[in-house]
Amino acid sequence: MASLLTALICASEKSANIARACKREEELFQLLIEEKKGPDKNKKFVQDFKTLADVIIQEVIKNDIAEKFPELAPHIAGEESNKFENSLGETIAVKVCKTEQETAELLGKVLDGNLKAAGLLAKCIHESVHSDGPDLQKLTIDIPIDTIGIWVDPIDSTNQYIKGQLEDKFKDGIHTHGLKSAAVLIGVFDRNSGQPIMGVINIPFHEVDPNLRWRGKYYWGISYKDINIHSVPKQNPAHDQLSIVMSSSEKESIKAALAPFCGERMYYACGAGYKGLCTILGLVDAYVVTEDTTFKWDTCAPHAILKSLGGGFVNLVKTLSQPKDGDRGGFPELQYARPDEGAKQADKWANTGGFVAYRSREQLETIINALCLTADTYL
Ligand code: 2IP
Ligand code: CA
Ligand code: CA
Repeated sequence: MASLLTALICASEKSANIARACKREEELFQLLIEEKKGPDKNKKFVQDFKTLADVIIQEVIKNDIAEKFPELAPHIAGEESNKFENSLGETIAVKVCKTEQETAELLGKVLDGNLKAAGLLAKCIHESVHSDGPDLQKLTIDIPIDTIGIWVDPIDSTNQYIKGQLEDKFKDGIHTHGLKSAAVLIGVFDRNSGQPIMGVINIPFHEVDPNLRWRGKYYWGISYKDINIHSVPKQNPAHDQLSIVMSSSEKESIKAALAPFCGERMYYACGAGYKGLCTILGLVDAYVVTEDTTFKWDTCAPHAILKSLGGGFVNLVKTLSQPKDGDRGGFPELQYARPDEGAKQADKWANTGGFVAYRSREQLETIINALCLTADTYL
């Protein structure tokens, strides 16, 4: 399975290159945004932007993985549709063509004849990317390729990607907003069990190098049968007090229920993938969501990595609906192969019922017990 992980890492690195290239050319970037309409629109934002970068990146990830694993092609899905409308009202299916020239021509149509921009993007798309990461050849896990599916979020935290800058102010290593919360998320799941098994999170805007150019960073994890391996750096011993990260838009009743346990260690940040990463890195103990605003492509990659560290993502409403007395038994982990029961057609792949991403079972129980007291406000 080293070859699949290498393919995911390389695809995420190329995606990060494209994300950085689009952001570098401010003028060009303005050309690339188009308002999301109709059923594609995330209900959370009044204005949600589908960027051409988003669509291109998803197609690049699909193309590059399918080139190495053709049988996976029908099982790679993501947030974006590849249809893009230019200012002439023409709908164009964005795809990676055989040659750089052909891709540039196709993108030129989407970009209303802006051949310079199209050429720049095509160059990034056709560049070959190598991973100089850990010695992946030592990975000898055998995961049958015909049992897996892949969820892709080409750019998570799009709003911050579009508007965000480098945020100098942050508390305890957590950035509330800004470019650092943008992430490329690629998660692999088992099509039979629905469980996440492999994930890559790539942060394209991790730091600025001495030449004032953005440099990224990626993390990966595999949790398959009894094998759990990851690239997450060793963490400091746990803090005494529980810490939680949430969206600032989380309900006041939830914030109030958890505040007594966290005190100063309650954090707010943008980006579902970024908040998952804060939990993976041990910057917080947990990430809590009570709304139906995240999707399978937001959580599959962070879930796989957190699982490889001994944690997980449990469905909040299902957990709270279990009998309160005695042993709660197994907590219902999020699954990725089927739409959640109760999800509306338009939000078919939403994580309906919210979730808690946790590092340890003990901390998860503390959070669930605290939320039980306010459960009537959202059950
Ligand atoms: C969004 C993005 C948002 C998040 C929302 C996701 O995905 O991660 O930041 O909201 O749930 O669906 P919040 O930041 O309040 O947690 P995208 O940017 O891909 O639309
Ligand atoms: Ca997302
Ligand atoms: Ca996205």
